[in-house]
Amino acid sequence: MSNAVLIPIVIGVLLVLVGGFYLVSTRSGRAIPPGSDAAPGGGSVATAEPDLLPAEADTDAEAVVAPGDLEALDEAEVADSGAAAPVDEAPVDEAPVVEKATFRNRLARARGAFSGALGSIRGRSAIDAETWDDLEEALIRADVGLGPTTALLEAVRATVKERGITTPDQLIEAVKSEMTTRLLAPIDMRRADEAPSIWLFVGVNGVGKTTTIGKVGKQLSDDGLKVVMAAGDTFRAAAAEQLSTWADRCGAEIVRGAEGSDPSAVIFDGIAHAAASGADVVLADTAGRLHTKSNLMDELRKVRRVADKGAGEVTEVLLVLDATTGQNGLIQAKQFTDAVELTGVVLTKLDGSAKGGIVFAIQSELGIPVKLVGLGEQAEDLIPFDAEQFVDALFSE
Ligand SMILES: Nc1nc2c(ncn2[C@@H]2O[C@H](COP(=O)(O)OP(=O)(O)O)[C@@H](O)[C@H]2O)c(=O)[nH]1
Ligand SMILES: [Mg+2]
Repeated sequence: MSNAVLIPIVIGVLLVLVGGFYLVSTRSGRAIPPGSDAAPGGGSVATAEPDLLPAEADTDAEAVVAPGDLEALDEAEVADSGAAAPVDEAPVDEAPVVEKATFRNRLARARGAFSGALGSIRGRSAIDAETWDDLEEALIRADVGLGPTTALLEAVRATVKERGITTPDQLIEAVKSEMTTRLLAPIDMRRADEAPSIWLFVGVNGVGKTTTIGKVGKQLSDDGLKVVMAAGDTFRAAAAEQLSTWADRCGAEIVRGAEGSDPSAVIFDGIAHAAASGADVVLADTAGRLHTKSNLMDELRKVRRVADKGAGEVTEVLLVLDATTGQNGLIQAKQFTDAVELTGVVLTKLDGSAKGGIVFAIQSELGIPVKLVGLGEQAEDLIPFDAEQFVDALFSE
């Protein structure tokens, strides 16, 4: 056979092989959690990570235990796992395979708020009054807050003087290092000496409480811990369904109550079930509530008191905050911590927020550590907060 015939045949065979491989690799990508409809942050395509969420979630039947029915704990009712459906939107089968979430690759919007100012600061030959104005404006635009911005820049001015800094690049380095030292180092989630560790998730509506519990549950389960989820959002039946979908995904158990039932009873039963079944961690969901509604804040106080009475120990009370709400998050944090004494903040949706500076405001104004951040909607898009990486991402080109 001549080359003129052979070459097209070889190319054809190669195309078929490559096409087939592509189909197989996208199908074996990660499953998308409920509520997601697109790759977050623009979703650049990269290699699949085999140990992440499999396309077929592990649908081990969950034990559903009604509150107050503690005797039934051992023979927990087996739920029809097929019935559990994502609440907000239909599941997406063909998920694009997305790069592993890092501060650098998911903070495009937050960085955008800074980049203009940084460009003009770097473009000047020296540090002048305009430089300081640009810096101040960028920090305030990123929702660092007026007080923290002023304090930060004062410290940087002192450093500039002390070290004789003259170039814009040195100045930016000084700002970065001042910001990093003002943020708390990563703080681990606390586990109880005697199981179960109980983690309560609180916050206003739609901030990502249930999704965060799902992500945390998946990561803990993957680490070999036994997780029980308590569906303390009894306000809407859909909320328990949403949590139940996540529980299926992680092979976690879920304890839920009737719609409108007392959330503290559901959480108490979740703790009791966890203790009886030797679980390590209870992840307790709560209904979204406005920090301004005092009756609902009282309900939260009760949840906390009741959870304290059960087995194990409440080691984390995490306020889930939506990073896109910026400074309003600070007001929420103040009110919630008055009611339930927060141990930390989970800052969600940082992937879509230009207001990344809120991390700074929360830590410096309230002294509450940001422990976890949500950088997307998939289970692995929840990562521990890291001050250095965060600041570095804000200032990267
Ligand atoms: N982009 C992005 N979306 C998130 C993140 N966390 C949660 N969400 C989405 O926010 C929406 C509300 O989440 P949900 O957990 O139901 O909020 P809840 O009312 O506080 O329980 C859902 O569509 C989630 O997928 C995040 O870190 N990034
Ligand atoms: Mg919820």
